[in-house]
Amino acid sequence: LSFNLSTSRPLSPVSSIFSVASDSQDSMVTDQQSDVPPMDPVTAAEDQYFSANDPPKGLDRHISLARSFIDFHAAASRRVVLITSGGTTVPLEKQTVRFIDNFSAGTRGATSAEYFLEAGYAVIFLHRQFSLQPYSRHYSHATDCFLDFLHEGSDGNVVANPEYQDKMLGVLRKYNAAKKGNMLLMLPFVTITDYLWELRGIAQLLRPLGPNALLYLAAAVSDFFVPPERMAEHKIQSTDAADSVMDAGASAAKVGAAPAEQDEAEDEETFDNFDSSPAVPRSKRLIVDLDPVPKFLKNLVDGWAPEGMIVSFKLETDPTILVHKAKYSLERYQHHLVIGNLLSTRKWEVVFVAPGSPDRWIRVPMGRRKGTISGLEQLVGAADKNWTAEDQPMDPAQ
Ligand code: PAZ
Repeated sequence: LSFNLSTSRPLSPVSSIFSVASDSQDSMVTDQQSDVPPMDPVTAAEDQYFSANDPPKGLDRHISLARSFIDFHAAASRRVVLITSGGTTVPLEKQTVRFIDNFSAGTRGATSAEYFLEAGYAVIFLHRQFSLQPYSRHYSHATDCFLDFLHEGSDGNVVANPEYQDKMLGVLRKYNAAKKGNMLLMLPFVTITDYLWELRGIAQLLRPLGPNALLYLAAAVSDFFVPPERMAEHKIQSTDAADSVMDAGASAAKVGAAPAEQDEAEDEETFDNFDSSPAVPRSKRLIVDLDPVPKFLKNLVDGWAPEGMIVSFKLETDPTILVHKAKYSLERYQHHLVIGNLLSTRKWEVVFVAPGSPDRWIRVPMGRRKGTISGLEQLVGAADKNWTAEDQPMDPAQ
C-alpha cells in the first residue's frame, strides 16, 4: 500500500475553519434574514464536525457513567482529572478493515493516572481500547507474558514468583484502594471521532467543577482523517478481481479523494507492476487523501470547560522546533500548560512551557532510566542549557 498524503488542498486548521465558514454561508444568509446572529468560525467548525461524524455507540452509557462519577466526587469536594491516553485510529473504511494508527502505547497516561490517584484526584481515564492502563500496565504489554510472573504453589494455588511479590502486592493494594473508593473510571475509545465525542461530552460535564477539574490531554490524537462522505463503505479492494461484480473499473483504489481529484487520479499511471503473470490480477496502489481534523483545543478552553485547568502535550521528533511549537500552542489556545516531549526521549525528559514562566526541563537521572536510546546524549545536550538540579523527579510521568 502506498500512502499519498496529498498537500494539494489546504491542511492548516485555520483554512479548515475558513472553509467551514464559507460552506456555512448559505445558512448565515438565512440566519441574518431571521435575525439570528451568525456563528463564529470556531463554533461553526465544531457544529459542522459533530453533525457530520456520528457519535460512538457507547457514548450515552459513558456519559452517564461519567456524570455519576463526577457527581459523586463533587459532593466530596474532590478534584477530578480527565486523563486522555493512547492513540486514536483513522478508519479508511466504514466497515473498518484497515485504519491508520500511531505509536502511542498509553504509557504516559497510565503512569500519570497512578500519580494523580496518589495525589488524591479522582481519575477519568479516557484511553485507547487495549492500551496500557493504570496498575495493570506493570504486567501487561511486557516482554514476558504475565503468566511468567506466576507459578503454581504447593497447594495448587496460583502464587506470584518471590522476586515479584513485594512490588505486586504494592500495586495490587493501590489498585484495590482505587476500586474500593470509586476513584477510577475507565472509558475506552478507538477512532479519532470516538475520542472527540467523548472528550467534548466529559469536558462539558466537568464544567461545574470549575478549577477543581483538571484536563490532562496526553493522548496522541490524529491530525488527519477521512471524512465520512468520502469514506468507502466496504473493504478497499487491492485488485480488479471484483470489478465485474462491482462495476468499479478504476485502476487505483482511492480513499477520501474529492471528486475532482478522483478524476485526475484515474488518468494517472496507477498500477504497480509487481506481478508479471497476466493470469493474476495486478495490485492497485492505494491513494489516501486526508482532511485535517479541526483543532478543538480552543473550543475546549473557551467553551467546554472554561474554568478547568488544562494541560496539553506536544510531541515532536525534531528537537529544534519542540519549544517553539509548545509556545505557539500555548499562545494560540491560552490554556495553562503545555508539556513538550520528543518521540525518542519522551520517557526520560519533558519540557514544561507555561505562561509567564521560564521553560522548565524535567529529566529522569541517567541511572534511573530503563534501557538506552541512540542519540540521546546529543538531544540532552540541547536540553541541558535550561537544566537545574532540582528539576529531577523520580518518574517521567511526574
Ligand atoms: O503513550 P506514550 O507514553 O507512548 O506517549 C506519550 C505521548 C508522546 C503520546 C504524550 O506524551 C504526548 O505528547 N501526547 C500529545 C501528542 C501530540 O502532540 O498530539
